[in-house]
Amino acid sequence: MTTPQPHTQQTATAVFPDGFLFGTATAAYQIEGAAREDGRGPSIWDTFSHTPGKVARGDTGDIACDHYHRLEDDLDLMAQLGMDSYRFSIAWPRIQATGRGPANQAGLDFYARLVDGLRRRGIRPVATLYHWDLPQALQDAGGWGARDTAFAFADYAAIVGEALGDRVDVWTTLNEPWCSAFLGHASGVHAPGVTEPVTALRAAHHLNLAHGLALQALRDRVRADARFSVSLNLHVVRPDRPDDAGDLEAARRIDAVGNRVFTGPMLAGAYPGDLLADTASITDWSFVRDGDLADIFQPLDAIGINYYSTSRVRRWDGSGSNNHSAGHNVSTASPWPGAESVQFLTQPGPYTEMGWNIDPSGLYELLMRMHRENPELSLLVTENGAAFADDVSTEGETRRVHDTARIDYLRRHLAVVQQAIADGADVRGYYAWSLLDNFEWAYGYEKRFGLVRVDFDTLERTAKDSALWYARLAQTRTLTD
Ligand code: IFM
Repeated sequence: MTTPQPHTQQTATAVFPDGFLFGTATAAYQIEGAAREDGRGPSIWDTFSHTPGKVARGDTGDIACDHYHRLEDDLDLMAQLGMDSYRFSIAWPRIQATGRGPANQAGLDFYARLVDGLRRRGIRPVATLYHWDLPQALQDAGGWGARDTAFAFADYAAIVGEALGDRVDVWTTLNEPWCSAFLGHASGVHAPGVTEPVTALRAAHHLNLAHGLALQALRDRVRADARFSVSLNLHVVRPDRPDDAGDLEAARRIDAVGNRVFTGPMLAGAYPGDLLADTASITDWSFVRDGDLADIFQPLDAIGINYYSTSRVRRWDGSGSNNHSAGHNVSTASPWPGAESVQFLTQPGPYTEMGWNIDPSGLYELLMRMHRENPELSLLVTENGAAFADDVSTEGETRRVHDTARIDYLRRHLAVVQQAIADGADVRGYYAWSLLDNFEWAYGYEKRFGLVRVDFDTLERTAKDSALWYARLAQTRTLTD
């Protein structure tokens, strides 16, 4: 595997192309709260977060940022920041409490208010259908391990497409299916907390199938000029010793089960042969039925890339720790079926508060790789950002958060986006993760990714310096040193 690097010097100023979208991103369970209101049913994350020991300090998304009740204020905030676009997710259990059956009108009305409120403010909506909140009733029937869940997802997509299809610009089917499949079903650090490698691989296939069936369901129901995408947290995995066959093989295995398990069927219509071979002792993949790959391999307009950090691997000789969690919480079970012989090494810093290394060259590498492999598709950076321990200061009557480290992170990553565009990649937008500090899954409210601070006692919002910096960038479209 080669590691392309941005090859030209950064200039002191870089102007983004006309039409490039500056946005922010969030996800329903992380911000909405109102977990038991207006007909919303429980999701696997309600169950998981209410299970003692699963989430730091026992935090849950019951209230989160209370976005459900503060919608208009949050929309005004985005407008004040001059955002071009907003990426949000729709909570399946708000639309169908049990994941099946007729739509819950109150749930649809909430997202209609959100989308209409965005459009009124000139902010383009990007809707993600699934950001990890599977209705618990579907989990009770087998969850993503069960084939039926993919068909239920297509029915849900049809309902949402009918209701909002006339006013959403970009549809994203799934957010980070790797996390759903492998953190949810192999390492078990995410809901539903299963630790069965075979179930994780089945789940990956059913998520792929859900993606393809949902695209088919949406396409007939939405505006002709709507665009379709999927957001993948593609892993940038580098061999520790680039000339060592064992390390190259380790990187290949992680690329297979971390990336190509999704890009293979979604973008090329097949599971990679090496992935099938790597996992042959776990499953024969007989859950892939005739016709599934054609159903999955549907036309897309854009690939959504979620990027935070890189990984470095070696062939593991069995001694010491293999540190397989690679930054995704501590678990004794590996999230990498078929890659048990791989050791993850500690990366050189600097690090964010998540312990993730900061390396913008990984984003450049991903953008250029996706462009090279799929030259006909445009690219969106659908997530990028950093958690830092923010200090709040009071200056006169005003509260301030001088989050210079976050500004530096954003600036450096946006610089490589600019570089990738200059080098030919068709990158159309960048969505900072996240608009608000929010429920960071198994870490609860401890890790703050927001451009806007949320005081989780009062739920008051304070734009951090990074929000003001990003607002200026969206206005001037010019990145300065
Ligand atoms: O908060 C998450 C988000 O839900 C999915 N992508 C990574 C973010 C930071 O961990």
